[in-house]
Amino acid sequence: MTRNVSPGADAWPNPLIPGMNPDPSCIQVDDHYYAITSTFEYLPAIPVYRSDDLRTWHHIGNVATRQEQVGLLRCPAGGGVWAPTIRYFRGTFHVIVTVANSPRGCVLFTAQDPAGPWSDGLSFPGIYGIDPDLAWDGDDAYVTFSGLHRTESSIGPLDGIMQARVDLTSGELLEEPRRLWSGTGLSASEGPHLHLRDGFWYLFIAEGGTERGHAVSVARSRSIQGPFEGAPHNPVLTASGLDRPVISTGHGDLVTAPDGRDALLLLGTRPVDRARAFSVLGRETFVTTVDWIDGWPTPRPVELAPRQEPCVEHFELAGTAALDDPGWLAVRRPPAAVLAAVPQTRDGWLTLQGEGELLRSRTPAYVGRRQRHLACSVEVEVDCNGGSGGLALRFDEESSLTLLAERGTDPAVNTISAKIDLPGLCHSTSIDVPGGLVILRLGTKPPAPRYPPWAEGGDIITLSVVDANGGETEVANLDGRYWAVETATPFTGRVIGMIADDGRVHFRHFRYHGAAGT
Ligand code: 6LW
Repeated sequence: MTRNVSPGADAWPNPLIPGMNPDPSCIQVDDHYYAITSTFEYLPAIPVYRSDDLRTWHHIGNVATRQEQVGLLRCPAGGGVWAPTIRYFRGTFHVIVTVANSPRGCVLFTAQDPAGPWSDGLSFPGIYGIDPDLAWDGDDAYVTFSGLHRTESSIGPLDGIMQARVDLTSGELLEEPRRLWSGTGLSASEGPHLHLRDGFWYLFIAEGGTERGHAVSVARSRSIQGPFEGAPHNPVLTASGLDRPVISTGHGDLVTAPDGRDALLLLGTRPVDRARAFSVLGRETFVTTVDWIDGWPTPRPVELAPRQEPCVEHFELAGTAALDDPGWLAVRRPPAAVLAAVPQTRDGWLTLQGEGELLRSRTPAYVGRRQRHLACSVEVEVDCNGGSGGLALRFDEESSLTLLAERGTDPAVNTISAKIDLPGLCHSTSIDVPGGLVILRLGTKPPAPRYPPWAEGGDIITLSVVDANGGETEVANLDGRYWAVETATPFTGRVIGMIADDGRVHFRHFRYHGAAGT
C-alpha cells in the first residue's frame, strides 16, 4: 500500500464553520476559498464564507436574499434549501441547490462576486432528485444528483447517484438522466461531488443516512459519464462509534489546502455529553486532511478542536440597517421583511410586532443568529411597554423556548416568563421584576459530568433577567436535550434571537458571546 501522507500534525480548527452549517461545498479561486452550506426554511439562504487560509472564515454574504429566489413560504421546518454546490467556471461563480418543498426544485444561481448579488435562479424541472453537483467536461455541463425513486407519493426514497448533461442557459436536460453509481450498499447514497485528479474523475458521495451511520464513499472513472469503480476500502470515512469526538461525519467536498495537501470539508455533529446522545448545535462544518492511498482519497478521522479565542458580537440595532450583517436569519422570509411589517420609527431601536403565536407561526416576528458555541450567552435590552417579547431559541416550529418580558397591569412591574414549547408539552414559569427597560439573557453551557454518564443529558440552558448592576435573576434552568438534532428536526440547528409575541416590542444592544474552546 502506498500512502502518500504529508508530514506534520493536523491542526485544523474544528468545527471549521460552527453552528447550523451542514452539507458544505467549497472551491478555491485565486487566493481565496469559498464555502457554502444548507439553510432549510431560513432566509437569507446559503451563506457564503470566505477564507484565505482554509482556517479562518468570514461570512461575506448569502446567495438567496430575496424570497423569489427560493420560494420558501410553504416549506416545512427542515425542508427548503438543501445541500448546495459551489463551482467557478470561466469567470462566473455558480451555486446549484435543491429547494425541497418549493416549486423552484433544482435551481442554479450565478454571480460575478460571491458576496452577491446572485441571479434570480434558473430551475431544472427535469432533475428529479436532491443534492445536485455541477461539473464541466470541456464545454459540457453535467448535473450529478441523488435520484428519487418515482412513486405515487410526492417524494420517494433515494435511488442512487444520477447524472444528466444540461443546458445551463435554458435549464433543459440534454439527455435522460443516467444512473452513475449506486454506492456500496449502505442506505441513502447522496451528496455527490465530482473532482478531476490525474486523469480520473473522483465521485465523492455520502451514504448511511445523515445520522450515526453517515459515511463518505468514493468511486472513480476515466470518463465523467462512468462507468465508476468504487474504492476497495469504502467507506473511506465513518464515525459511528462512541470513541469519536465528532460523529455522523459525511457529505464532503474536496479542496486543496494552501500547503498543497488535500482536505475534505464535511458535515458532522459534536454531542455535548459523554454518552454522545445530544448534538445541540445541529450539523456543523468540519474539515479533515485527505491522504491518497494507492490512488484513492482517504480522509483522516475528524478531530475536535474548537477555536481558543472567544467570540464577541455586539449589535446596536438602529432602524432598518440594523440587520445588515449577513448572519441574521428569519423564518421563511428575509429579515428585512420582518422589519418592514412594522414602522421602524424609534431611533436607535429595532421594533418587532407579534400576533400572539410565538414561534408556532409559519412567519414569526423573529430574527436570530446561529448558536455557534456550546457555551454562549445572548443578551438583549427590551422595552415591553407596547407588547410582550424577548429572546427565543428555535430548532423548528415545535421545538422552541422563549424568555418574554411583558408590562403588568401595574406599570411599575414587568412579568418575565420562560416558555417551553415542545411536541406534547407547553410549560411556562414567571417572575415579576421592577418595570421599565429589561435586559434578558439566555446562557448555555455543557452538562456537568454525572454518574452514570448517560444521565448527563443535554446542555444547561439558563434564562435570566440582568439588572443595571449586572446582577442576574434566574427565571428558568433547563436541560437542552430537547433542542438537539436527535430529538427535534434532524436537519437544522439552533437559532437564537429576538421575538415579539403580542404588540410592538423594541430592542437594542443585542450581544452574542461565545466562550473560547467551545
Ligand atoms: C441533504 C442530504 C441529507 O440534502 O440531508 O441526510 C439533506 N442527508 O444530503 C439536508 O441537509
